[in-house]
Amino acid sequence: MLLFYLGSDFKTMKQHYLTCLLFLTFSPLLFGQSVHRCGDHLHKQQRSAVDPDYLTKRSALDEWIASSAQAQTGRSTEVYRIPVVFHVIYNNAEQNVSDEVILDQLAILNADYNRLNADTSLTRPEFQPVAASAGIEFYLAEWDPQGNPTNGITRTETNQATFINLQFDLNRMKRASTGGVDAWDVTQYLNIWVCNLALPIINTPFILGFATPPDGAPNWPDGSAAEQPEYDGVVLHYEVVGSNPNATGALATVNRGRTAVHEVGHYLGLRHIWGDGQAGEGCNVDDGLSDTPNAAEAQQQTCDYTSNTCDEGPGDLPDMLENYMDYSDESCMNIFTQQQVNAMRFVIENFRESLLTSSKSISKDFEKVAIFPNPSSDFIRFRFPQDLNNVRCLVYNSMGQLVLSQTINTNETLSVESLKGGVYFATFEHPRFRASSSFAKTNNP
Ligand SMILES: [Ca+2]
Ligand SMILES: [Ca+2]
Ligand SMILES: [Zn+2]
Repeated sequence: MLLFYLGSDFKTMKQHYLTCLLFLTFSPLLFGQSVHRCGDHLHKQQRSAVDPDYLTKRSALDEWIASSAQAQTGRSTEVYRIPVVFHVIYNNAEQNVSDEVILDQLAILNADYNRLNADTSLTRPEFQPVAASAGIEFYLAEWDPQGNPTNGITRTETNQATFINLQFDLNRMKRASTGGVDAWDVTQYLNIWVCNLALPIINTPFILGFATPPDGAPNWPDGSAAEQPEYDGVVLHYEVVGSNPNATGALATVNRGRTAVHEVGHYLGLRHIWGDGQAGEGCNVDDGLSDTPNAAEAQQQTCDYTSNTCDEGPGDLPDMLENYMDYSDESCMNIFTQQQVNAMRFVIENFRESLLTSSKSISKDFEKVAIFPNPSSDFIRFRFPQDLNNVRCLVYNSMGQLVLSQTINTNETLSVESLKGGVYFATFEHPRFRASSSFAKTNNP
């Protein structure tokens, strides 16, 4: 992150980006030692300059969580399941990462977000009490937005050798019109674009990933969320997807698939634990959470357990380089804290809840549909879990014979006048929904 401390006068993305490019171009050795971990700043400064409420917002998160703590209790133990689509965009075979790599990445996300990672024992004793499982699971989408079955991975060949360019546009991979892939409905899926984020010509990774926090999260400066709703999601450089034990050079410290863990943390509202201070701010800014010790700056791909950059008084703790929201060597990253977990769950409940509804509505399991009135002599209505059109309704009698077949929409009625008195079984089929129910037909008085 050294690149972002070169000056305090970067007011616009263009200046910032250009300075970085120039700096990198003339400092290849330094760049090689400190690859740009996360494009969080780039994205933020792409659209907003200085937010006067920046400091206030950073400390707002604690209050925000505390004030809602009681409201959360009813849902506090539910495992949140988030459907994910990976959009692999490639210009050559190497960039076209395999299904196995994607599945490996998914497994890493699920391990780290549920504290099932193999390296929890590396968390230092002073941090063990605050280490927590987020209770969040990620799964590959089973249905695409058109209702067709999918494996949750799209593959698109592009003529773009890299998506880092001099046009200062970090959303090119998110649009089909610029060589990328349009998002799947961002309210229904976590979109993760996988593409080349290397600098042109010298072909060194410029950013490893970046993500958009939810629109309206009070702990982020204005302008941090996606510029357009359809740009919401996570972008990963293809070489850091999944575990890459043989990675060398600048990628050797980011070889455990934890760039995705970090970026999804931003997507779920988390800030960097050192507080994203600009030059000179150091220990004066933090991430708004009290169980992540404040640090003056990011760890630079290291595991320096002696690092303690901020003295927080009695009970002062060392820098928590184990945290996924730092820039440590991934081999020493292994925890989210309880407050980070609370924050992410609160963000899901308040800003990304539609993802959870999505996980229900696209379930392949049969669900129950309420039929009313029941019994009925003339017509019936249905209560689906959400508004649906073109649901195929098949009605069978007690002998298993199909007696009615009709396509219905939410709130439409189905006439059962033609049926004899008795008990009937109905199935409902829709690309994103399957259900069954039974009802009784009474004869007209
Ligand atoms: Ca903190
Ligand atoms: Ca300290
Ligand atoms: Zn970051």
